[in-house]
Amino acid sequence: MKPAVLTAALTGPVATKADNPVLPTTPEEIASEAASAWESGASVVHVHLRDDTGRPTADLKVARRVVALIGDRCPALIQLSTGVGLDVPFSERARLVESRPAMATLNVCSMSFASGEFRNPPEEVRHLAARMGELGVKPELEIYDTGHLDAAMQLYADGLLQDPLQFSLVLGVRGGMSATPSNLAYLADRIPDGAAWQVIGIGRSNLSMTGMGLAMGANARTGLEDTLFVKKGQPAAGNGQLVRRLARVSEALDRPVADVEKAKRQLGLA
Ligand code: KMH
Ligand code: ZN
Repeated sequence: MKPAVLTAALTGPVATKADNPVLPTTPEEIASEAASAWESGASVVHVHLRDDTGRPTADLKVARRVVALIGDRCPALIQLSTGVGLDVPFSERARLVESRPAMATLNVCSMSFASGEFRNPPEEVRHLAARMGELGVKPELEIYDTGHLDAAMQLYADGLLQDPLQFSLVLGVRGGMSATPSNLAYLADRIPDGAAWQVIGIGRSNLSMTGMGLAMGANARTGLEDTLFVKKGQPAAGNGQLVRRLARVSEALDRPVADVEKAKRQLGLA
């Protein structure tokens, strides 16, 4: 069976240490959680940055520091979030790719996002896609709803994205698709041939959605950005614990966990 690329979304933009004290926010804490996630089976780390006060930031200096610290601690592939946080303007978010991570997210559509608004204006998305192509930063296309896949395919048709495409199907954000098997099956059927894809399940759907994705042959993501709990009432002890659980599910489904070299090949980064 095809090896599974596991990604750890280490911290996200929303939660605070008050929600779960193990949530990493400083560059050193983020690097330490990246190392723990890699040791547990993650070949990719999805990284949001926080400033000194713990708020989401798109500061390039912080990005370069975090990327360097993670590189010192482990060989995991780094995927920077250009989603950053709901209050950060798109133009600031887009600048993060100038630090040339191996990968970065590309959010292709605007949407309601829980109680906030996630602004991804079409023209700015096109510019960012083009710039990522110039810099050789692989876009991970974030699909929160069915029309987002069509918007991504339009970018591809317009020559702004290169093969192999890489999709994340995100289920369970209020404002996007709810986390149901039929929503996952519907979108999975529409993933173009040859594309890499992973499943992200938010909150209580984290384990079930990622488990279904692995059973369908997809890659999968977990981590404190996606869920702060291992089960109802039991806070996660760290990203490593969540990744170890996902690795066990993957291996039980006869999907060996991809190491960094295998992940690079599968994601077209070699
Ligand atoms: N920042 C959130 C609104 C990404 O990482 O690119 C969405 C997000 C996506 O986290
Ligand atoms: Zn994110």
